[in-house]
Amino acid sequence: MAKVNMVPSIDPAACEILDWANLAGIPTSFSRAADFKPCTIGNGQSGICCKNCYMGPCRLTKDGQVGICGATVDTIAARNLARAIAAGSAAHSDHGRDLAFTLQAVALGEAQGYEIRDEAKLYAVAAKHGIPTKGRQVLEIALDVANKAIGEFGQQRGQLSYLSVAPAKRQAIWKENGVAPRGIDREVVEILHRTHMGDDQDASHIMLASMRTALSDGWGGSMWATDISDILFGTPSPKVGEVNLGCLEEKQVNIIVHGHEPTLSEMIVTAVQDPDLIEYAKSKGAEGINLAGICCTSNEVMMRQGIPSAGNFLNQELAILTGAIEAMVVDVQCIMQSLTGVAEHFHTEVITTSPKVKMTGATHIEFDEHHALDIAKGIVKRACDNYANRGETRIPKSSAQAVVPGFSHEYLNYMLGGMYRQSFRPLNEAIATGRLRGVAADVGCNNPGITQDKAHMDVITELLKNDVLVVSTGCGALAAGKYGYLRGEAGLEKVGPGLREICETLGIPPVLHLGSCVDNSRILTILSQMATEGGLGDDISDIPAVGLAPEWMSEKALAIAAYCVGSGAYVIMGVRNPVDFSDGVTDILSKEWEERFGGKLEFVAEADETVRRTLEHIDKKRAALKLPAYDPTRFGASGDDAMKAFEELPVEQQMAELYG
Ligand code: SF4
Ligand code: MSK
Repeated sequence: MAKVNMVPSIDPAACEILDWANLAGIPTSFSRAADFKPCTIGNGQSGICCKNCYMGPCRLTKDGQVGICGATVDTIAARNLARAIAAGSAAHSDHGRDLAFTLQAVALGEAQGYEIRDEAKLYAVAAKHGIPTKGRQVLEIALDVANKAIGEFGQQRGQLSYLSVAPAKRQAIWKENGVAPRGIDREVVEILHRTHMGDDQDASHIMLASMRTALSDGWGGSMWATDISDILFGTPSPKVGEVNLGCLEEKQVNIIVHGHEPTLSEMIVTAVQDPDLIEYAKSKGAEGINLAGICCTSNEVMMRQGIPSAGNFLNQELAILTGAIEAMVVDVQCIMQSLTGVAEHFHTEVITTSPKVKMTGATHIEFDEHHALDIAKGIVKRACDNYANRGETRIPKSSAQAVVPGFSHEYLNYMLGGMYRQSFRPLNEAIATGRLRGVAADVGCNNPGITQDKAHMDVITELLKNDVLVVSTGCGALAAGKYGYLRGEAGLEKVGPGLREICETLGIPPVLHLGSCVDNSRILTILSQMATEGGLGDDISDIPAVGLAPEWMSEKALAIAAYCVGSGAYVIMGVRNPVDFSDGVTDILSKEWEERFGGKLEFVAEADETVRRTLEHIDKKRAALKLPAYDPTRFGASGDDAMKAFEELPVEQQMAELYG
């Protein structure tokens, strides 16, 4: 096993655990990434590969070369990327479908332990889809909403209902370019058809179809997932939480929920609070039960219930390596197959729960929403039984960072306008006056090919200094939490003067946690409202805003990037360009898509260049809106710092400043 050469992480807690793993000879994704030379074919460094039929695989290593069937570099690159976008869209959307089925079961009184926790959200979602609410029972409305959602997956014609939430100009652009999605499943299936051997061969045409598929994710599957999660489990509002491996407890039964869907994890949240189960844990020698999350399941339960997070994607193996985990309960997506191998060195039981995901070496306890609470209690009891098997532990306790997650679109409306005048106007005005230079979304994964969290932090730190408000989801948000950026007052001395004033006035952290990967749909809703609020143009593409995924690794990240571009945003992804070998497709994603949609997708590996392009784009959009050029010297005279300086003046000078 190779030693990790590159600095594996900027997180000292991760490095400490990895040093121990190296000494103990336990391989991890970090050590494998150091061992592996990633296959360079297909990511642009030494060629591109097609294996869409069994005449091949065809590896093309020079421009002008074609596959056995005659497929060009551009065709192959477009087909590969389109398939990745379809897989990402399928993953998000299938998550949304499962939530729709849970809502349907709740409405029919068949889902044990679940309820409608946010009736106001149910009414709002029903209104968006033209479902009548007046004089009807809550569960009747819920059933109609669930059936509407389920229907949109299999819909064959027309267009998805959520598209009508977008600004009118955006809807016209989708229509003009023929990318308004018809039905979620239909768009995914059509990409698989079009990219089969002997079908669509025009790179631009393939990428346009993949845009329609991505939009069916953002404005379909993901938006349904977010809204139904809010209806069932509550719309997030700021909570106090904790992030990083230090949230694990030495003397308690530690259970980790990992993956994406909140359905089972919410029931485990209920189960761990059951007094009988707490007593049961005590009877096994523990002081109690500690539940924590990893990845996006963690975002889901942290922003609604304040459940601590043991960290982001690359922390999953590290959590088991602490030796302190009794059960790691996984559902779908971003679950490394290596978990069971790492767990073999410890007492940790890895438990798969989704009918879609089984892992060799894991215990499978299948989740069924009709008996969810019983299943959750059974899992918690198993974890308690396993406590006695725990050996030596190494929890990096000091790594736990306090965080304030849960800034949903609804909460932002309330925060900016109050209960009776909910609005985004103060945000738009802050941008229009130049107090805020613009907005950036830092989203997406970790990737062991680069130092964990470094690109997220380099980009976020520089943007905050430049008065760019950062919103964040997924593993990017958990990274921000580890380094203090999700805490109210944290790090405000490091942010620009205008942004600091805003953070102090509103009492918000400099980075706003918006949720999990599917909750990037919240960003679409926010941008739509900013565009229609006035003062920043009339379409999403007018807003001085940029989307960033500096450490991405998953196909879902590509789907998110594509639907954000189709919605009018400039998106920069880090790591490497998966279509680098094809100048044609690289140009389609940037130049052609910018002409069609006003947004573009670029791949930039260096954080400083990402920041430079982000600021350049924000300033270009400001200029197009005829807003004052960004000037950091104009703001910063108010706020807590100014007040403290004033209070330190002699009383006579205070009086003179106040009354002349
Ligand atoms: Fe080769 Fe064409 Fe088959 Fe792809 S579809 S593997 S390029 S023959
Ligand atoms: S979990 S998709 S590693 S953000 Fe949503 Fe994190 Fe990326 Fe998975």
